[in-house]
Amino acid sequence: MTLRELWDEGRVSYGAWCTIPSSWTAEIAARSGYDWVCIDTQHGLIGYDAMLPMLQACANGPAPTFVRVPWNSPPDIMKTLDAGAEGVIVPMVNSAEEARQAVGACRYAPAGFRSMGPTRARVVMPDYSVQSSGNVVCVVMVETKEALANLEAILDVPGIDGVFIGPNDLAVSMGVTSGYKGEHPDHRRAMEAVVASCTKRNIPAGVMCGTPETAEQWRREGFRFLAIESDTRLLAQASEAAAKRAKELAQQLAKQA
Ligand code: 3PY
Ligand code: MG
Repeated sequence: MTLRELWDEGRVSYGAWCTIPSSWTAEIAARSGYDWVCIDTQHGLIGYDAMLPMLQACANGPAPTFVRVPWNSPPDIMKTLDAGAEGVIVPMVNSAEEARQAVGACRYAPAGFRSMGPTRARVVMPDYSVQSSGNVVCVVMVETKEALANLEAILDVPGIDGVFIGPNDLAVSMGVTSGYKGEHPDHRRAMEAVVASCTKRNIPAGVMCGTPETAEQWRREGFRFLAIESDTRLLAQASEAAAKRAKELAQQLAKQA
């Protein structure tokens, strides 16, 4: 299934988040039962040269792939799409003008201003054409006070396929403590307001969740695409828990002796 097909189905979907620069961990993510994978080249440790084999590895699995680009910069977006990403998540989109820039970088003229040179995209996408650049899924991130203030204008921009909330940046911008559940009431209210506006316009809203339980909380609020947790944190949590448990077991035995 392509990312565009998944998007057009409009169902709730769950995503894996890759931050480790490895085609192997990306392949695991793409084969773990998620509906989509995001290769994070903003805060992940992944550069362009590592992203390419990760896209290739994900293509072996059933889950279509987003790339979170480093910034709302047309060169980053266009080069990522040329490598065959089916969709981009664009950080820090704070105004209608910035949203138009993100969408425009994804589409060829007349809908946008993407430059023509789809090196890998043309090879791996059988129906690739100038017209099919509309199939690229363009998700903009709302994660600042400024973006909250400009939300309706951002949502008015044609070609926005989804809005993804970054709870951490949003909390920093609001001057409140961060928490994926929206532990601070102002933070939670802001996230609820975003999903309510998106739902009214039938624009899917997504969010980084941290745990399946938090994903379920936000699904009930109307969020439709839910990133569960990054590979780094999943590995760190499982690794720390295993080391702790091994030592606890040894201590229990020592006490009994
Ligand atoms: C944020 O929380 O700011 C993100 O970008 C996603 O975790
Ligand atoms: Mg962020």
